[in-house]
Amino acid sequence: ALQVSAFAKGPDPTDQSIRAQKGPFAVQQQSVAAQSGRAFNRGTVYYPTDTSQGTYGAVAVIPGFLEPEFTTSWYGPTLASYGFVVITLEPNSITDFPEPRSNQLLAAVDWLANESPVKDRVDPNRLAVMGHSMGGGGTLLAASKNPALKAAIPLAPWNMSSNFSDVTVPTLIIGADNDVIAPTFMHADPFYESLKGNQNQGYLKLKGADHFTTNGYTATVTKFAVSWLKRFVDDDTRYSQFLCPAPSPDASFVSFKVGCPV
Ligand code: 9J3
Repeated sequence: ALQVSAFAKGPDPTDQSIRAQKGPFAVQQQSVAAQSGRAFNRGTVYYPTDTSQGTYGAVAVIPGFLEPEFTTSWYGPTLASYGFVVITLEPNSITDFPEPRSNQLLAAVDWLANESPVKDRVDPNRLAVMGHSMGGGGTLLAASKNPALKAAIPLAPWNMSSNFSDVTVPTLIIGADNDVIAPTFMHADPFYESLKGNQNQGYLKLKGADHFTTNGYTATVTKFAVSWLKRFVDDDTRYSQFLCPAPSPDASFVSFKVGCPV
């Protein structure tokens, strides 16, 4: 088949295949202990075992206020199984606000690419960040601080300031229609309004979903998150079909907005 990108990996995707909790790559995991002098706390690395297809993009994931690592750990094995090296993080403090979480995300992807035991599997030029709630605010702040990131995915994001108009990193906000902790009208909606003038920004609003829906596997979150990471971290345009034209709402989401083409 025609190779769309030097980084494209895995079989041609279908709308069904990218909803699965496990993608085509076998995955191993390794605990990462806290180390003094390091800007982030402990975590877990999940990585594809296959070393025959070149390097992978890398993703760091951080949870929200009062949430330990395990609350968002499902992203590790799932995203790694689609072909990414992933670190899920325990925040330095569970009471950290978004700003320190942004620094932990940036330090973690830098460590994955340059110092980690899996650094040889990671392309240092293809890094991405994700996070839940205050970790989603941290995700947006990290994208603002480091425009060289290839993708950002804030999950039910919460932040004091709503102006992210300086973010040029391709960012997919995932909000929840019944979120009373980070209500979309105060957080995800204005965040997207501030982003959408820039290229390659998206906003998925889940249906019948609360603040914690993105903390567990769902087919819809998997489909959109995998598509976003594949498209922008791997430059794999085989996934553009799942983003543009913007899919119509179904039982699982009330809206998906994106600046096409992507
Ligand atoms: O990270 C989060 O879940 C944010 C929730 C929240 O409302 O924090 C207010 C202190």
